[in-house]
Amino acid sequence: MERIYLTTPIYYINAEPHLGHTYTTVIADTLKRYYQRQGAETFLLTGTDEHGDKIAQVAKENGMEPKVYADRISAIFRSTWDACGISYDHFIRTTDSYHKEVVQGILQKIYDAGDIYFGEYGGFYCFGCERFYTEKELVEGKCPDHKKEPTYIQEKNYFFRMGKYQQQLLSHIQSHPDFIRPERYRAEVLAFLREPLEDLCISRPKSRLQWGIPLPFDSDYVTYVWFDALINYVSALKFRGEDFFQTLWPWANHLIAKDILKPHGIFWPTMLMASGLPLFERLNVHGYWVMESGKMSKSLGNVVRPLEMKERYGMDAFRYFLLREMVFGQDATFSLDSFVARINADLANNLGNLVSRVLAMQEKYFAGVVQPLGGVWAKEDQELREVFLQAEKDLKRHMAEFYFHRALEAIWGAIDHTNRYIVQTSPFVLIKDSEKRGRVGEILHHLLEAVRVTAHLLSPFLPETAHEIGKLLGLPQGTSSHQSSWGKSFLAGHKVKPPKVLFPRIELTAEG
Ligand code: ME8
Repeated sequence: MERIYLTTPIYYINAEPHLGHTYTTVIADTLKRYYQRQGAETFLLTGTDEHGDKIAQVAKENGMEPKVYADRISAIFRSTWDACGISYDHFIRTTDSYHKEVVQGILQKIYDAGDIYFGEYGGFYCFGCERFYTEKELVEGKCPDHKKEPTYIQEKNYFFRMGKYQQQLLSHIQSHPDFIRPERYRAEVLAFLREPLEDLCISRPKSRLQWGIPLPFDSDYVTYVWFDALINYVSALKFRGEDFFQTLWPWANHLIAKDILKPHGIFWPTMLMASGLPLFERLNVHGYWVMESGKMSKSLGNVVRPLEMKERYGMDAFRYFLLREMVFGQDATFSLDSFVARINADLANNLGNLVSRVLAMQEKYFAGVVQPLGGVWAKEDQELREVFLQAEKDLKRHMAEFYFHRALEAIWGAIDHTNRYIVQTSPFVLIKDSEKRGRVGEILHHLLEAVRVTAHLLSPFLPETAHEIGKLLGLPQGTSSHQSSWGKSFLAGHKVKPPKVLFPRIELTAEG
């Protein structure tokens, strides 16, 4: 893999960043760091989706002009990702002028090619979803999402001949098994495509809605919000020039949750086909985070906010939980109890204790000075190194599938082995025998290598921790060195730092 272009959804600005947004953004960041470490050229895009009825309404409720409101909330998203250490390369806003130009260019192109036509349409419109529903899709006459009766609207609008591309999309999905993954979401899109695909209404009359990008061929209309939003993935690259777009676009990997599968799995590829652009490489779909206490909502007071989590427990602890707890593609439950249990067990105990024990022994027995390794390694030393080699191989395999939880399990398998190695070799017993001092030095040298490689493997997932461990080991680029250099990375006389608590145990108070 030489390149990867990762995208998160551009988030609506009618809510502030929460657990769900953070999850998608954190996995995008983890993937970027992971591929970057492999030497790939990477680009990570996130941003905000600012047009449409919903935003116009919320802005009005807050007594603000839509753009003023958009500026405010978009800035909150951006500063949140900055504070969380998300390594995005570009933050797009659909109100940015270069984006509007690209949207209008694409609309004009499709219109000129005859794939956009003007027609009359009557249908049940849900303002919450900003879309028309067919009678069949309604549940007891109500929108299945908002449980509200939709409004019947009859109006003239522009339509995109989406149905024309149904067969082409079907063949693409069938001949590219990885185009949409995991499999269950691919199957879901294929199921949609078993029914005839209707044309897509892509405009809203300005008499009803003004907050959108005007159609280039009819100024009485603005673009439907999804048609505008999806194009962000293209306009963000075009902003840096056509060459940049050409280089990265074929490597586009979209990350979304299952809620927006249809626009990404059906609208978007057919829009690309109609505009003569190549398709993205892959659509990667994850499940939903649900709260143990029910749906996350302001009224229930159970919204998990990334900055609060970071301040209380540290960003790496939050990242660890998100990545370890959810199986990519399936839903996962969030509760503070399970969060605390995981952090205490995996981070405070297994990882934190390992690093402290090793550094404490190095400090106590050798004043922090790394001791030489003998020419012949003991069986358990060889085995320790091999366990890490295997963990790296497993990690690579799991990352290719986006199985972050398994990738972390692989690292923790090696950490557990290292803790067992300490028990097995018992340097704390050997040190009492002055003739065994040389062997203790070797054991600790291997343990320092294990800690170094752990930090290296952890760096895409827990970047701050990896950096912190690198500093304790006193290696200038502690986490970037590879394990092929096991036994060669610490020069004789090198001094490591005394231990430090990386993850304090969390004790929950009554308030959490
Ligand atoms: O749909 N669990 O924006 P949005 C997991 N603007 N992920 C969640 C989640 C949850 N409970 N809640 C939100 C939009 N997400 C459009 C997108 S893209 C061209 C336009 C995450 O603010 C997840 O990534 O409603 C989901 O797909 C996205 O936020 C929806 O964000």
